[in-house]
Amino acid sequence: MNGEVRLYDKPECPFCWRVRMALQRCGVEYQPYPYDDPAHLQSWRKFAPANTVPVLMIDEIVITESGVMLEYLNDSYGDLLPASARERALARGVAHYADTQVGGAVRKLVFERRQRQPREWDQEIIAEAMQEWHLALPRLEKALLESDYFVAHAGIPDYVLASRFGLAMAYGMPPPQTPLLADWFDRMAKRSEFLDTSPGVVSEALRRGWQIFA
Ligand SMILES: N[C@@H](CCC(=O)N[C@@H](CS)C(=O)NCC(=O)O)C(=O)O
Repeated sequence: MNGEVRLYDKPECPFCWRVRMALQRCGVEYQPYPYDDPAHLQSWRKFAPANTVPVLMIDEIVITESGVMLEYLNDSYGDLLPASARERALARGVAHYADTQVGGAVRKLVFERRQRQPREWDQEIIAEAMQEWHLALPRLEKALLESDYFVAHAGIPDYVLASRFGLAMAYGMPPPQTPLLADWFDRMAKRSEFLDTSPGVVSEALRRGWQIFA
């Protein structure tokens, strides 16, 4: 690896968090650059075409999409995706579904609860988010029938979904009614790459047994 690895980062961004988990898993040492730190704002703007985080500078390239970062880490260090084309397609499908279907529901809840005071929360939006969450999970449950993780020893779909689940639990989404997924999240939430890279809101919720909004 050449030079400093730099991650323009925002702790609570699920796209950044999954990349932090994968970097740690791959043993890549990196320098976090909080994107809104006045010292970094200008250089971040220069590298981020759509003004988004994460931005990863590694091996003298700049990557501005989290999905591409995860693929790069897999291509460079291995182990984040299965070996066969068939299994890789299935794993990527899980990651995509986790981000769109589950992620959409979580985003709705997080935005409502993070941006407003509790007395101003729109309960209809919250109920809708919770319903979408429960509808999205059974399809993922089936993928766990034969293994503990979506990719052996955890990989790209596990990090994508864990970043959504962690925030979901921290913002008071009801626990999954799908037992294999519930066990999967218990396992993920004990892994060092999850614990060491969690945003503050997730670490705090985990410390309180996810009882923040109960
Ligand atoms: N497709 C992008 C999405 C990144 C994204 O939407 N990041 C959000 C934060 S979660 C962002 O930077 N929004 C602009 C902002 O927060 O100022 C990726 O996967 O890297």
